[in-house]
Amino acid sequence: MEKAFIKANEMVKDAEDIKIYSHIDCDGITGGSILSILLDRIDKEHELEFISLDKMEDIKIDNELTIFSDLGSGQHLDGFGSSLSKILILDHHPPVRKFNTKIKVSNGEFIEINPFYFGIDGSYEVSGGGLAYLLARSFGFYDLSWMGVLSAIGDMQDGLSGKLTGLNRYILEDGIENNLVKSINDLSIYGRQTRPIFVALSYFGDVNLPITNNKTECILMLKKLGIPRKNGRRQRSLCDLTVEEKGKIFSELVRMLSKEVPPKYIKYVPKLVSGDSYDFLGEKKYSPQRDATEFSTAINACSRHNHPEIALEVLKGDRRLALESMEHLTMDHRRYLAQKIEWIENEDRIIPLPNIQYFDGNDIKSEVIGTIAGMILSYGNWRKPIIGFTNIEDEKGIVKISLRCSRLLAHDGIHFGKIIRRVAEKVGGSGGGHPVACGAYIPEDSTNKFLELFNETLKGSI
Ligand SMILES: [Mn+2]
Repeated sequence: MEKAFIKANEMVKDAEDIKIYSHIDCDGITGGSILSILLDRIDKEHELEFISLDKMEDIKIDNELTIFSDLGSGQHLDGFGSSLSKILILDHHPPVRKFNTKIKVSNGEFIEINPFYFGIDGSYEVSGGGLAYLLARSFGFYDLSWMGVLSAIGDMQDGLSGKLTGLNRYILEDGIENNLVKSINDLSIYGRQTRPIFVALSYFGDVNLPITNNKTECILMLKKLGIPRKNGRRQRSLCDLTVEEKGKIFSELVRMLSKEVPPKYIKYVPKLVSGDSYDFLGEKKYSPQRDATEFSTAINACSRHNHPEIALEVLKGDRRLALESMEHLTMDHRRYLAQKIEWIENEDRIIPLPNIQYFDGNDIKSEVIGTIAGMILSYGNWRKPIIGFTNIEDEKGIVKISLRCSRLLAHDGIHFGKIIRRVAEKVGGSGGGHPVACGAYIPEDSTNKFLELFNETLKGSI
């Protein structure tokens, strides 16, 4: 892999006119930003475009060098005509080509760097942005390592183990050595920098606890544990708590969870409650950019509302106008989610089947149906996965499906990404993803069949 990066480094050095296509999600946007900073620094003309996978077919290759970032490996790319452009693919998704095979129609130089070619698992050990960083690293730009960490977190590569492993760890170490990242074993509760602790606790949703969606219970819990909620007039966030205070919350959560979950799950309980978190030391305390997970949410808010360029500017260093726009988008995003969740709740739209539960998302934007499924899980039954579906704008007849579930089910060995792929294919669609967060596209008229089949498939395993 190191050799491949040396070749890629030369390819980039030799080119004067470069086009980057990067995936329009947190990982892809961060990876694209890393590449753009790299090319700025070595004085290369370049253009950067963020695209979704379904737009890959429409790409025209007419630059001297085309770089694909966080995409390209999963596509055959045979429709490009006989292009003379050199092609560099930096992707961590399972590759469709064998190692060292060129795409069929390219006449120019071709390099594809994919961790799977080197025995590295692209789902957990390195992200698309991580690969972009490794290229920047070959030019000596270690200061971009924090962005490699952000990409991995945005891609949920720490998903099951609760920490970064493999090549991600190596990238993290660059960040730590250069004083850009601090790795902290912490409570795994979202909103470490920006949410008051009692609010953050109320979003605990892997298992429904008395504190879930109940801020009053959270305040009482903190009182009982003797943990002050405020520091003077300021609400304290998780990042303000002492190690002892966090320890008390940890024990209390473990106690509550152990009462709630069936015995076979008890051994996984500590993993639900703690994990590694990453602080970006160059960012202001109490800002969403300070915490890797919160930063990735803000980037997702930009991409889901079709403004990846705002996240790009922030990632490239703009902490004024672009940051302000990002904050606005994050607020709009949050408001939109809250509205839709209230609607699902008030209308009792979650329908239970024996092994799954589902809701018809109706007019929910397809870009956020997964986010909403994840949030609404805490209003349903955590023992079953929740499936949401909605129509896709400008693609008639196709429905987007998203599934989310408690991490406990994945710890128990169920991989919903694999299951959803199989079931989607049976009804003439396609799908895939992570064990606890995945999705599919299927023909609209097969939605009921899909739900039935899915429910059938899980018989005996939930
Ligand atoms: Mn990715």
